[in-house]
Amino acid sequence: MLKIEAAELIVIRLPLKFRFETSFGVQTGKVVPLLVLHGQGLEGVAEGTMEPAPEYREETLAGALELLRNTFLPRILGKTFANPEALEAALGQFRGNRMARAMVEMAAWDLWARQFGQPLGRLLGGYKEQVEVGVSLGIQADEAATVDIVRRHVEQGYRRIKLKIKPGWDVQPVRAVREAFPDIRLTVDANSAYTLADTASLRELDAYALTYIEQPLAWDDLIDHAELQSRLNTALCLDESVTSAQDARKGLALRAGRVINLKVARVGGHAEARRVHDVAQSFSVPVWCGGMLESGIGRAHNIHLSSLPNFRLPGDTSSASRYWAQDIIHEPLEATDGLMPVPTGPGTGVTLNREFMATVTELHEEHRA
Ligand code: OSB
Ligand code: MG
Repeated sequence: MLKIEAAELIVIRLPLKFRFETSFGVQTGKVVPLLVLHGQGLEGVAEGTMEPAPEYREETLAGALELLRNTFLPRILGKTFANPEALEAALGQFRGNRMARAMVEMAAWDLWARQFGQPLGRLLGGYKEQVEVGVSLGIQADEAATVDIVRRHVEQGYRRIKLKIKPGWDVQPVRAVREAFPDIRLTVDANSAYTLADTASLRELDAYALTYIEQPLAWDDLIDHAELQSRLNTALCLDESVTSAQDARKGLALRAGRVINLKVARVGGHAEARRVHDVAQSFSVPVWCGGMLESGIGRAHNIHLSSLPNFRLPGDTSSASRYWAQDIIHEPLEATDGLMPVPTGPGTGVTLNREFMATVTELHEEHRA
C-alpha cells in the first residue's frame, strides 16, 4: 500500500556549468522544483521540468506550484493507494498539466519502490544494468566552436551527438561536424522553430546521414510533421508533440515520425511513459530518453526509465558533472564510455543532499492533510 502522510514542496536554484542556447532561448541556470512524499518512514522524491516561462511547452513553474498546493496534493495527502497507478488515477480527471501531475506520480513510484527495497527500473519492467547515452549541445558561436565542443564529447565516449539548430543555423554546423566526424551518430533538434515553408532547407539535411531530426515543427503539431516526413528521407523524432500514449498512437499512425524522444515528465509520469514506450514498440518505433537539464533527482528517474527494452537509441541522460559543479544528491551519476550505470539501490537509488540544498533553496513548504 502507498500511504501518503506528508509532502514537501521545494524550489532550488542551480547555476549551469555551460551556456545552453536553443532555438527558443539561452539558459545559464536552472530553477528546480522538487516534491518529496512521505509515508511509512520513507520518502519518495521527484523533480519537475516546468520552467518559469512556457518556452518549451505550455506549463509554467508558478502554475505548477499553485496546482500542486491547491488541487493535486489535497487529492492524495492523508490517503492510501493500492499502487502508483491508483494514485495516478486519482489525478486522472484533471486535464493537461502533465509535468505537474508527473511530479506527484514520479515521487509516488520512488516511494513505492523504496517500500519494496527494489530499484525503480526493475519495478517498471526494465532490465538493463547500464544505458547508452549521448549529449545535447547548445548552439555555439560558429562552426569552429561547434566542431570543438563535439570533439570534446566524442573523446569522452558519448554515443550520440545532438546539435541544437534554428533557421539560419542548421546546414552549416551539421556540414562542419559531419566533415570532421564522418562516422559519429549525429542528430539535430529544432525545438519547433520551423514550418512547412522551410521544407527546402530541412531537405538539405538529408545529405548528412542524421539518425533523426527532432521536433522541427510546431510544439502541438502532428499533421504537418506527417507531411514533412513524407518529403524527407531522414527520420523525424517527435518530442514536444507527444504528451501521452494517445498522442503517440496518433502520431505514429499518421507517420508523423519514426522515432520518439520520451520524457517522463512531459507525458505525466512513469506509467504513461511506459504506455508510450509500448505503443511505440507496437509500431516497431524506437524511443530514447530525453532530458531537460535535470538535477540528479530527475536524472536518476530518467536513467531508470531508460532500462526498459524499447529504449533503443542513446538518451540525453549524460553525466551529472557536465551540468553541475555540485549536484543536490549524494551519489554520482557518471557515464563511462557512453554508458550510464542504472543505480542499484531502492527506488531511484539516489538521496537528497539536504545540507547542500539548504544553501540553494528559494522555497520550502510542508503540506499535510
Ligand atoms: O528539446 O530535448 C529538448 C533541454 C531543455 C528543454 C528541451 C530540450 C532540452 C535538451 C537538453 O535537449 C537535454 C539534456 O541534456 O538534459
Ligand atoms: Mg527536443
